[in-house]
Amino acid sequence: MVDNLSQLHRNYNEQGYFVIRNYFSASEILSLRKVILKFHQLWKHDNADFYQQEAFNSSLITGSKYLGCDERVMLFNFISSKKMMNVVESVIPANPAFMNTQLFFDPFNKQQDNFWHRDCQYDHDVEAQKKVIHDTQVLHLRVPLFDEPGMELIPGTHKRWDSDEEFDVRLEEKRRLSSEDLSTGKKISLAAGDLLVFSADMIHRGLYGLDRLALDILVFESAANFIDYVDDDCLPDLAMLDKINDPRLFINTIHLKSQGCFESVN
Ligand SMILES: O=C(O)CCC(=O)C(=O)O
Repeated sequence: MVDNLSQLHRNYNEQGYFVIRNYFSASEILSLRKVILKFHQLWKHDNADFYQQEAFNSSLITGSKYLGCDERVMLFNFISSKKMMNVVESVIPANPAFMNTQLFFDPFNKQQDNFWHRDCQYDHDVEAQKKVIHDTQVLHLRVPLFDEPGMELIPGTHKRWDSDEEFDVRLEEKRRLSSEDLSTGKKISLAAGDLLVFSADMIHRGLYGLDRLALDILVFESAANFIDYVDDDCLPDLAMLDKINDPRLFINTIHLKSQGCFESVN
């Protein structure tokens, strides 16, 4: 496993992603599906207009709005399981911290197109994006709950800037659209049980179809300044921490949060 993990780390460094096929057992996926489907039904009901008009994902799955204590503990234990931690620590060895979860599904409106992006483009202007892709690390761990068309990624763009074509399409310059095909894209189809790990800041887009439902877990390196992205309600409370076999991922986030409070008080 250690050799495999260092190979995965090499793949991540070079390409910005890796896939582990059949990583989760059918029973692991079955228990996850049960809890996630409950969240999804309640979320859709509560957000009916948004869902029908434009949504393609929800977030805050580990929060207290739709799931009970035991269901949240089950999710926390899955997110910080040995299988997950081995993979997370192969890419971020020092103090990885939990950020959030997102659930990706097909848009209700079948005409809605997918779109190329880097996650950092929603927070930073172009000059800052050029810097951010070299400086910080946010990982997406995608767990497809059913077989799905997967993701299209542009290998290497976690470390390099866009070509002219990639730039124009991603940012819809020169009358290009962010849903246009790019010759550098690599499609990665996924089956239930697979795990896809990719850099949030590489150029990527989701591939819609097959009524997909994929749980994405977001993790960041503690040294990077992402603590403001974490919603307190999505973290385990003290009683839950006691029921999590290896709570380090959450404890790192909780420590960063308390440092933030301390700094703002002083
Ligand atoms: O699956 C999708 O629709 C998009 C996924 C994505 O952009 C992401 O995980 O950051």
